[in-house]
Amino acid sequence: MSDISDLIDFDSLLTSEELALRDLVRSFVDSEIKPNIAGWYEKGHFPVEIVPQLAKLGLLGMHLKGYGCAGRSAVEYGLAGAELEAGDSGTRTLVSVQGSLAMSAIYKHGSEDQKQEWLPAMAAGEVIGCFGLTEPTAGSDPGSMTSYARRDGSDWILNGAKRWIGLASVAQVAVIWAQTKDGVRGFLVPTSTPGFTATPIGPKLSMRSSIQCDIELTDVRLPESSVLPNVVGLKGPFSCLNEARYGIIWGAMGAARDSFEAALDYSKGRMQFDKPLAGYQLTQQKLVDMALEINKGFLLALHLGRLKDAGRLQPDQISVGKLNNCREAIKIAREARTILGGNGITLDYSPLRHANNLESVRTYEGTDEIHTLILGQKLTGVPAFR
Ligand code: TGC
Repeated sequence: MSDISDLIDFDSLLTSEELALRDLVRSFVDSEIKPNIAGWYEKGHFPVEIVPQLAKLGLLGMHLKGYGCAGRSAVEYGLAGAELEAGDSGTRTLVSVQGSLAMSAIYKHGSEDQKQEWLPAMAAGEVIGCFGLTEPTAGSDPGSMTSYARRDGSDWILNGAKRWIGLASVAQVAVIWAQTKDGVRGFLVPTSTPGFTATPIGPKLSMRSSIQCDIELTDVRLPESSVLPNVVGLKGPFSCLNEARYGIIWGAMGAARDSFEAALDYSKGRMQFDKPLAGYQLTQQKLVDMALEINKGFLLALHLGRLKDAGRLQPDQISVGKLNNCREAIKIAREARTILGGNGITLDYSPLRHANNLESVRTYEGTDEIHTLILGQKLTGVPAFR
């Protein structure tokens, strides 16, 4: 939350360490992201050059303990995610793909040797990771994936295709999930391995300052040591999606807050019919409705974060946050744009950029529809997926 949008003294719910971390990330976003994001977005530039700074701030794999990671709490991770996404969803996505997905997969399911090999370098930003689950014909239903790994002596041979994989073309290691004769397994694939190619998808109308790729896997030969040994089945990737979905709960509210603040600020200075837009009741109604949802969204995020830190957060509770906060954030970003009038369609103002980004955010890591059905199953006891 920020002083401008906080109607409920939200900050009094945070510790001094949490506030300090939030302020540190906010100041980084104010100095390094906000002045540059319009240009990056216009050019479709993914700012890989900020990775060392994100590492120096301790933001890569920040919720993991040991292996050079910062060992921060879930609430601190969430607060950082909100600040990063107040800059741009692409920046939070970078940290999320690296920490919540690629590093979490190794941390949760990897061998000690795999953790030692990859995690310190990834926390330091020397190695970028990606996470390949979705396929061209398997999005909401990853169980229908067709990528397949077969044995050849003690090696594995991996074939298949992945789509919408963040960071893949700049990554040095890919966590690839594939069917095997025993069920879905995870593989650590150095992206220099012959047969691995990653091609950015574009042009895009959303997340233009981020990279999502098609991956082709053609007879990729991997040693036995590349398989994640500690999990078989979809619970492997789903356990990582839980981490990324949790971060989105906070991140979406960061984008909403920044949109609201842009609209509030503009409304105070923009004169029409001899008074500022902020003086019109219709504008105040919009601003108040936005602020209420932002305050409620942050409270929900904090509650879920406290549950996570207590080890009690359940996957369906993550769906409550992901569904609600993405849905409200996109409404807020669009409503904020209306206050900006025609000027709101330029890159001089953040709301439409945030709204376009949030189209991706509401879609990845489980669409609105998937999270609705997860909660429908929770309420009724009846799965409606198939
Ligand atoms: P289902 O039979 O229900 O479950 C299979 C196994 O997984 C377990 N499980 C979970 N474990 C941990 N956390 C969760 N949230 C879990 N959900 C399920 C489950 O207990 C079971 O374990 P076991 O031991 O019995 O085998 O599987 P299902 O496929 O029928 O589940 C249905 C559904 C809809 C919930 C699931 O398919 C789903 O969540 N679909 C959405 C997938 C999604 O979010 N995809 C986005 C991926 S993003 C991406 O690939 C790109 S990364 C982002 C980037 O790079 O930018």
